[in-house]
Amino acid sequence: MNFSKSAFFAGAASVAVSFSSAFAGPLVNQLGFAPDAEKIVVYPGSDANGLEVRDLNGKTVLKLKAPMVYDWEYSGEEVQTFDISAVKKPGTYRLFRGKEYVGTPIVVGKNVYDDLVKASLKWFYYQRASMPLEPQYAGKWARAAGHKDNRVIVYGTDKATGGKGNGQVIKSDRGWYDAGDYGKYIVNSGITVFTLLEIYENFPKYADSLTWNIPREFPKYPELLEEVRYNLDWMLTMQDKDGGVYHKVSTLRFSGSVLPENDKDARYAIIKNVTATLDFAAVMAQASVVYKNIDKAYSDKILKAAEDAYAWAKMHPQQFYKQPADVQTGSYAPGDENGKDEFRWAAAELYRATKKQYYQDDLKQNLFTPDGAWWGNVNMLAAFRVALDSADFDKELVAAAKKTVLNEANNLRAVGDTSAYRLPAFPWSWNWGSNSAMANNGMVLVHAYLLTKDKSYLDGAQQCLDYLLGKNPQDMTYVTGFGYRSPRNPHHRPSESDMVDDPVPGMLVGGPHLGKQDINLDGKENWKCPNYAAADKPALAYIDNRCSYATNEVAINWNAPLAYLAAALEAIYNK
Ligand code: 9MR
Repeated sequence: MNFSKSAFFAGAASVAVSFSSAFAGPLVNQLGFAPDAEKIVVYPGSDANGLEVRDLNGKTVLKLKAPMVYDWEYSGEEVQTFDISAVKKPGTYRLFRGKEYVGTPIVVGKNVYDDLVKASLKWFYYQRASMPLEPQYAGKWARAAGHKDNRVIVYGTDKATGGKGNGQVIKSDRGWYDAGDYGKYIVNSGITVFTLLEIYENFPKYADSLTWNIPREFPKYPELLEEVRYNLDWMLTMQDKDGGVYHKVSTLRFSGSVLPENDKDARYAIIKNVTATLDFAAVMAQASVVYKNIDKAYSDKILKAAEDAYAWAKMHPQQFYKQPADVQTGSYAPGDENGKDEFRWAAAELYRATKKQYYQDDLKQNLFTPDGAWWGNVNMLAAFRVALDSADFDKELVAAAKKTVLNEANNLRAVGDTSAYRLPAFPWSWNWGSNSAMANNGMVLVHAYLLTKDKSYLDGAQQCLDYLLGKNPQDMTYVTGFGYRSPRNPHHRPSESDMVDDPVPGMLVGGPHLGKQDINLDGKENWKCPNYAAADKPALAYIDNRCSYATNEVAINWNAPLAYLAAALEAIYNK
């Protein structure tokens, strides 16, 4: 079955005359806009009628002529794109095409993303291992503790820890489950923690003002730092005495669709390696700066952990993670047999935290490259750090970092400002976790705005958030519990097995792409999905079904940039 938008709405074209698309309704950010934000409405089809925006008293506040028709290569649609940014007065508006009401009320106002920011951050609490989620915090998603992780078996490669089951056991409790599965992975925790701390670093006043009802273990911390500490504490348990850091804690195979408390298989701390160790070093160094003023002892402790990790990585630069044959959980490794970006990022964070010339010298040997941020390439995170903390670094490094961020942001704007859907996406954005690529692109644009105060970068960031919240061919928000249509069946074991109808709220699903890893292509694997990617258009290749771990799973490294992007727009527009 094809779950693309046109299949959903075939035959429902009772609205304006449309020549090329079965569905002719406006595609727009379903949560609304800040008064000064750019506001784009995408309309599939090619219709001679213009668009009218009316307030709830029926008064027309804006009238636009029908614009040119553009093709969007990623969905194969013809669309018309309307800019209604001139509507700035707070209120609720309705859209009319050829005098006909076409649905999708649009809210303009302050704080339209506030609930989304809180829910996307609260989701990290729902992902906590080793503790029960109590009803006073978790409501109907309350559940028992899963994975105490107080007896995790070391699965190593060196003499001391060779192979699995040699008897060495560690405690590796706390932390967040990575995604729809119950693994805890250092590489992915790295970029996630960075992104969440970046909210705090870039928008401290806004971050300090946020609360979302989680248990308080460290009442003097802001809630964001309380939540992040829960994962930092787990990460610390993953460091071996020699400074090296294990890749992940997981079972050997993925569990079935059960609640955390019912996944009883043995858990392993699997293989120290250079990328995990450097990602650990980078975020511990970053966190040591962020936590310094509120908890000096903790800050000192994690900075030492960061330095020990970096020293280990320098001694083992070629020790990459290789997934053992008997391990089937996430590998977070293929495509990343290159530690340069991790070295760059760790050296940048460690220099800022310690001011030891040694780290800056390393960074100078290994300059920035212009790559978008994701778990397999953290170069951009190093560039963010050096560009924004310019007082700490040598001038030529700062210039190179700024150039890296701004070049990438300019590439994104060039595409975003001219594409039919007003989305800064490249062909390579359409991969597993495509929605996070859009969110991470938004993060680059926000950083470019912070560096230049040029509002067009903020408009580019808005384009990314709009896509995730409804300005897409599926006419849905990709965030559970938000908007008038959102994923109902995410690949998320707790939501699948908790007997609660609504999925846990605030989760960004991975999004469309043509990888087809979860499709039953040869008709043999009947636990896999029907062919939802028949159209061969990446933006349509999505299914809201729990079978789809490739398009409908959730993950911490996808929620974090969503939270960052929504928080950035809130903090900037409402300051
Ligand atoms: O986000 C990861 C994506 O980039 C990879 O292509 C994919 C396959 O290796 O794995 C994704 O990460 C998954 C991880 O391996 C295990 N937990 C769930 C993650 C999200 O699907």
